[in-house]
Amino acid sequence: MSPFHDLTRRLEEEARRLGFDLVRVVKPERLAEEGARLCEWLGRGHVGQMGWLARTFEKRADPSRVLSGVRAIVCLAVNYHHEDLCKGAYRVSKYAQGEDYHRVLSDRLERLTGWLERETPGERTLACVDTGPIMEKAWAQRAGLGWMGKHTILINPELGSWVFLAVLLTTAELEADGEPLADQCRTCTLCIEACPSGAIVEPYVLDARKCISYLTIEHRGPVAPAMEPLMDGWIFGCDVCQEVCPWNRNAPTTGESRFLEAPIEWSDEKLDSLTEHDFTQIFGRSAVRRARWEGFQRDLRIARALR
Ligand code: B12
Ligand code: SF4
Ligand code: SF4
Repeated sequence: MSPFHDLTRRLEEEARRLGFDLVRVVKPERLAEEGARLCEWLGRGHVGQMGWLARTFEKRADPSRVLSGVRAIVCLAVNYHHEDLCKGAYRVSKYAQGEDYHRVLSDRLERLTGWLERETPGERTLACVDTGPIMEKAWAQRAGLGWMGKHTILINPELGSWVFLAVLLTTAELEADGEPLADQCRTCTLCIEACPSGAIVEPYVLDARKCISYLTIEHRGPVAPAMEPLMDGWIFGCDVCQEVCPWNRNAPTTGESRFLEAPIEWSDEKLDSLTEHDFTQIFGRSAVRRARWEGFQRDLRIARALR
């Protein structure tokens, strides 16, 4: 048993107490294979307008460029699965129907970071959720929180894929207790067949430019006319590949009530009468503000035309 076993066990207990459903520690190193795949993905243009992914490539491939002296990576996941709060023809992905997960997870991460800093004076700890230059799925996969499905989302055998990921990078020494899990997609191709816009161009490879999630959240400017009819009513994000995945059939419901606190009644009437002022007021604490008013309006218009 390593001398860091006790600290690691207590850290993981604290993480669970704070509401993280999954937690495991891995040793940091350069992500040789995953970095090479990211490089190829960028080279094929699948990244679309997300230039920030390419600009931070070196950091994404090497966590020591994000936190010098990093000695452990704590991989975390939180279940957000819940019944659809969207009632009408406009569709919003589950992850964005309640309060913004960045806020919910950041609150928990801040407390976990504080705990670790108190336990390891002099060491440095950095928390990331989504926006940091870290390949969260690659680390979570290495830690055994799940495997990467063919739709390119991490699947946990008990929770399914409705989980948010986060990491702590720390210079403190911890015991690595994560082990990768076997890929359990096997011969299934349901997500690839169900994707309305053909965005999963090969198993495990997503062309973001064709992905409705990208088009509704990240893409700025008009959507290519050929893509518009394929957007299937989605106005923010898309859940189709997760909805059809057999590993999500028995997904348990989240224990976090903030994911169920809708900022607006998700009905067609409410969305049809939204003004720019309402958008700013209503989505201040919601992930939806990422689309900006221009993007949201564009997505409503496309979905309305398909109704
Ligand atoms: C950019 C980004 C997007 C982009 C690109 C998505 C993507 N698949 O990469 C867009 C805007 C499309 C997007 C959409 C969504 N996203 Co997003 N996104 C990110 C972000 C910021 C970076 C991901 C990244 O590095 N992508 C670049 C590509 C190259 O990376 P990759 O998928 O890991 O690539 C691997 C595979 O291609 C694989 N591979 C390639 N070939 C082969 C071959 C074999 C045989 C194998 C095994 C593997 C393999 O190797 C690559 C390297 O490991 C992360 C947060 C983070 N910091 O990590 C969140 C993140 C991945 N997103 C998340 C979510 C929830 C979503 C959505 C579900 C939201 C929604 N409902 O609309 C969708 C899902 C769409 C989909 N099918 O993936 C979660 C996923 C949680 C989970 N359980 O995995 C994350 C982790 C955010 C978080 N903190 O929780 N997202
Ligand atoms: S999120 Fe939607 S568009 Fe993107 S890969 Fe999944 S099903 Fe296809
Ligand atoms: S639908 Fe099938 S292939 Fe796609 S991620 Fe789920 S198990 Fe894997």
